[in-house]
Amino acid sequence: MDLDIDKFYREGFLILENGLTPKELDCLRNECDALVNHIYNIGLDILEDFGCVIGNDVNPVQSKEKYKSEKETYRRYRLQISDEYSVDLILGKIARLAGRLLPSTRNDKNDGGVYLFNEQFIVKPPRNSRARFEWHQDSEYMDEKSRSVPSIACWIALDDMSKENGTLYIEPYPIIEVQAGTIIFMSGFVKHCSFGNVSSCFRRVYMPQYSAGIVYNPKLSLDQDKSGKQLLALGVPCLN
Ligand SMILES: O=C(O)CCC(=O)C(=O)O
Ligand SMILES: [Fe+2]
Repeated sequence: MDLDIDKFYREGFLILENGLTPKELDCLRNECDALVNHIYNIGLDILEDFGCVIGNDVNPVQSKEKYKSEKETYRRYRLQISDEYSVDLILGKIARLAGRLLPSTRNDKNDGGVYLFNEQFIVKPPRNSRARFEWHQDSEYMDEKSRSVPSIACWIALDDMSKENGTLYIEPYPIIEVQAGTIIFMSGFVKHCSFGNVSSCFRRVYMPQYSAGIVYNPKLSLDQDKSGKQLLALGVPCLN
């Protein structure tokens, strides 16, 4: 796939139309809908209880922590709720695209790998003007040390995006209306926001994030990788 890497470095983001095949799009939509149904079935609310962000912790399938750092364990865990198209997409195709945009200079923060570092569905329920994200940079949510590991977000539209259903705004562009299947790659430093969804349909996005090294949690947590350090979210090596 053609990727304008220089443009990504100049602007901090890159739009790739038709990044997903119809089959891949279908798989991610089904997975998203299953998680949304699960949330409503257990009596919770997407906006009030999750702030529209559905992460791995919402997965109804129990798993050992090892899935966070071992590729095969992650794959097996994922296959319980997804089919292989989405797993291959996450650990293969998207990871390879992200890898081409991550910096190639190796140092103590960049070991030359591509790690699935986080993943979430971002779902805005219909007729909900409060389902919005204020202007921010994704790196704002990370401490200085975690931020120093190069990472990239892959914002994937699962529905056609419009002003009405709460699409993404990226500084300095006023509005980005894209078709379902489009991937927007964003550096952690690009400013973006989105408004509510006043349409009559759900607005669904899948957003995996990849890093060039493992991102550790500076605070105490139970999620430990083999070295005994704590992961911030995930650290699944993709390309080996
Ligand atoms: O999908 C959106 O509306 C934006 C979500 C976002 O920026 C985030 O989760 O960091
Ligand atoms: Fe964001």
